[in-house]
Amino acid sequence: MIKPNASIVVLTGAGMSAESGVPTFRGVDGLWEGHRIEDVASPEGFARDPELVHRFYNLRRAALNTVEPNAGHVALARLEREWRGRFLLVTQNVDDLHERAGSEKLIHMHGELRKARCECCDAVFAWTKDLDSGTRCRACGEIGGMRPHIVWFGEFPFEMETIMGALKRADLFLCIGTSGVVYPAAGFAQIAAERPGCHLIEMNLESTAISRQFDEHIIGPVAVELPKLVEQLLAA
Ligand code: BV8
Repeated sequence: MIKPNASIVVLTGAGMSAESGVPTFRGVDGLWEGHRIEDVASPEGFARDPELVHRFYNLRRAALNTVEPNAGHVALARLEREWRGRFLLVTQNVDDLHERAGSEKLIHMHGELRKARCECCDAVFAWTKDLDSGTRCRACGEIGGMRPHIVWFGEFPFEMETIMGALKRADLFLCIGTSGVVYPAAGFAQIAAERPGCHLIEMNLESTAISRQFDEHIIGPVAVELPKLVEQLLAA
């Protein structure tokens, strides 16, 4: 039902990386070391206790060295390579598993664990080690301004204009492994649905807060279901 030259937009959430061993947010019922994630992943939380927030991200950044892309990440990279129409992958995830699987047309709307930013000069660096309040900026030399290059609650997600443009042109919107709780990502299905003929598919283990906005639901684990869906799309 999808034309071979159709325009595809994919949105992924934490469920995309769950089978790689990266814990989801709901999986930890939104808590980390007893803190609400919204409190740790926020400018207020960083101002209140920068070392606690640095520890939260240092642990997750270090954990990236122990995980690998799963068959779902590999399937999306294959779809991008072999699809003849427009393709854009937007991820809410801050891990680098999509890139490591070969995805290139990729937007990290909530930032990246393996990048750091200086709040004094706005320089952004690739970053794999720990960060703390004593880290000096390699560009401006200031100390105390380095932070994870992550979009916290209350901050503006990255590349929203590009994302909105792609959603308005999409013929297929594929939403994978997200609970549809966090905005503006949770509102993307509604925008895609405004385009006549756009087909919306949700892939998840269960129904979500936004399931009713989709035409089709694929219930099952991403690493099993996504390679099957990509095979069908490419065989059409
Ligand atoms: C903004 C980086 C202004 C940090 C993240 C009141 C009402 C509505 C909205 C708000 C409100 N109060 C405040 C807001 C706005 C707020 C928001 O939405 N809050 C929520 C809590 C209500 N949003 C913001 O602040 C955003 N900025 O609004 O700016 C603006 C407004 C309009 C336009 C532009 C700007 C910024 C939000 C970004 C926060 N940063 N990440 C970090 O990672 O540390 S959010 C973070 O949490 C993730 O990035 C992700 O977005 C979210 C978690 O969601 P999921 O990815 O869906 O993960 P979750 O665990 O919830 O679900 C996993 C799903 O996978 C489940 O459904 C599960 O069933 C499924 N699954 C699991 N395993 C598998 C699987 N599926 C398939 N296979 C499997 N194996």
